[in-house]
Amino acid sequence: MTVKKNSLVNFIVGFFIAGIILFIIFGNSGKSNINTITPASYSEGKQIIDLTAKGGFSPNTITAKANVETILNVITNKTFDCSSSIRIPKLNISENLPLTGTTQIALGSYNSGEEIDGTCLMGMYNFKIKFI
Ligand SMILES: [Cu+2]
Repeated sequence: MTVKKNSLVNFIVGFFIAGIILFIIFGNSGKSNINTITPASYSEGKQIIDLTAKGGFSPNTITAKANVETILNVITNKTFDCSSSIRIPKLNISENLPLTGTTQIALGSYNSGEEIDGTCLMGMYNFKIKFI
């Protein structure tokens, strides 16, 4: 009886370990284009951040340089969902984007550690820019 109990415990422990390993390997694979951290590009002393708006904002976490004038390019391409609207509360920005096109938003310059949060107008999709 004791032997049977031990093998059942071993089976359950093994099952959970296998599950955890599978989760580590495959758990985040479907979200790869949502949670990527992408540095901004730089041109003429300004940094330019490309943000794709379609089915949400991608990449949704962006690392940018502090103390540099920053331009946000919001790119829509047949964006018929709610991410065709953008809201950046910190800058009092709230606007509808064209269904297809690039909308430039001048964000200004920020100190290291500051963050800018944005959402769609209804607040269901979000993105974050971290200045370092
Ligand atoms: Cu929305």
